[in-house]
Amino acid sequence: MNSRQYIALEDTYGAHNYHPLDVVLTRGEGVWVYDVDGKRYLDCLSAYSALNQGHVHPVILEAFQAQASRLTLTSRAFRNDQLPLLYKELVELTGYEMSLLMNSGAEAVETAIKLARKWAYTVKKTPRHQAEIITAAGNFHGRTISIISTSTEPFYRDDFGPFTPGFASVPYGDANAIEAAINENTCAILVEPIQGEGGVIIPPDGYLRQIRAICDQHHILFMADEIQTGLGRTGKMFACQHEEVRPDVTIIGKAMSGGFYPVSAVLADKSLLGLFRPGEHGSTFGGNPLAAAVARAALRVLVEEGMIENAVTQGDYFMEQLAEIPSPHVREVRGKGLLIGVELKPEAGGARRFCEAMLQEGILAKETHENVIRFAPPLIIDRQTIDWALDRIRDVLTRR
Ligand code: IF1
Repeated sequence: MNSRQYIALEDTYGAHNYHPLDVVLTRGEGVWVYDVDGKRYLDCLSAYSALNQGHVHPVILEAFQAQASRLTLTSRAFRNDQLPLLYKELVELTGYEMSLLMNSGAEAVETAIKLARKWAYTVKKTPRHQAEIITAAGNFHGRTISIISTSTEPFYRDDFGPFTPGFASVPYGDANAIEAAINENTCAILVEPIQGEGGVIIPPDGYLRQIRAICDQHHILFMADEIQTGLGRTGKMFACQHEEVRPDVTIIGKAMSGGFYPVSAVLADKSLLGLFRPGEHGSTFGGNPLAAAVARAALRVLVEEGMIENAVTQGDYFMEQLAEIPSPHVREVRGKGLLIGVELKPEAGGARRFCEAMLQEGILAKETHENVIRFAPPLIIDRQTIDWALDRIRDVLTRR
């Protein structure tokens, strides 16, 4: 079958909850992917940062295959010999005393919400079912009903109410607005250190530090959604580390498995994660041995192969070169590490047409929020490949 036939099948029999670029991929290796017609592309999306380690990383593949042939799932009715090792390695890697394993990012966010409420009722003594969590406008934390209840994006929520109560919304990047929104039932603040889907929105310097101070002062939990920004993407293990801030709860997912498998986690100290009692929370697949083995390998290569440092070096270079492109369409280039957004002027006609043009040139990138092209290649990308991409990006941004 060729691309056209695959696309026709998908559009006929699959729900239309996506509008993908019309490229049908069949193979990936490192920063490169190949379509069914044999054409090669540079992946500048990395599955929204799930592929920080690149496609089919050989070390993760080996761990995956070895574990898949041994034991894949026990359920948490029984213990397995991989999860304890992952727990221990997460402590060493992240500095949090405990973790709770889930599968998708949305599930980990839901878990954090439950944890904050549990803490409110058992520790802070908030009247039962009155707890409130402050979230930011423009956020993206996932697609469940409770999570979209925090969304300010009409498209994500308008046809899907009624919504879950217990959330307040404040503008992103404004710490004073958070302080003003706090009331006696506020138990937590949930934010992304950089808003990815929001259009690679970087808050003002000091924002995360201010949140930390506000949370300490008002006895409120700081919960960071690092599902997209964490695990090296922005040039630090966690984006909050750019401001030397340690949230009470950090939520990770995506690159935790290097793209092999859905694995997510909530990281926190024992004073918080120790609050869950047997039966209060769980998941059939969460913490299964295959997920744990894959995550162990994915986290190991991220650190041992210097991917986080590479995100700094290559990210700085990529961003600086993008900013120098003399394009009439570009309004701003911004980012941290290898999470880069190129915001186009409103009159440029939207980012989608540029992404389609780049596709023709062999570069996969995805628009976000109409006018932003996001560049987020795997963290293993080298300078030569960035130069290759820049030649093509320059062409697309200046000739059209
Ligand atoms: C899709 C967006 C990115 C996330 C943050 C939680 C989650 C995500 C900060 C939920 C997930 C994904 C979802 C994916 C596309 C992608 C996305 F465009 F939709 F917003 F990355 F920017 N927190 N983001 O970015 O994690 O449950 O999906 O594992 O197609 O919806 P999940």
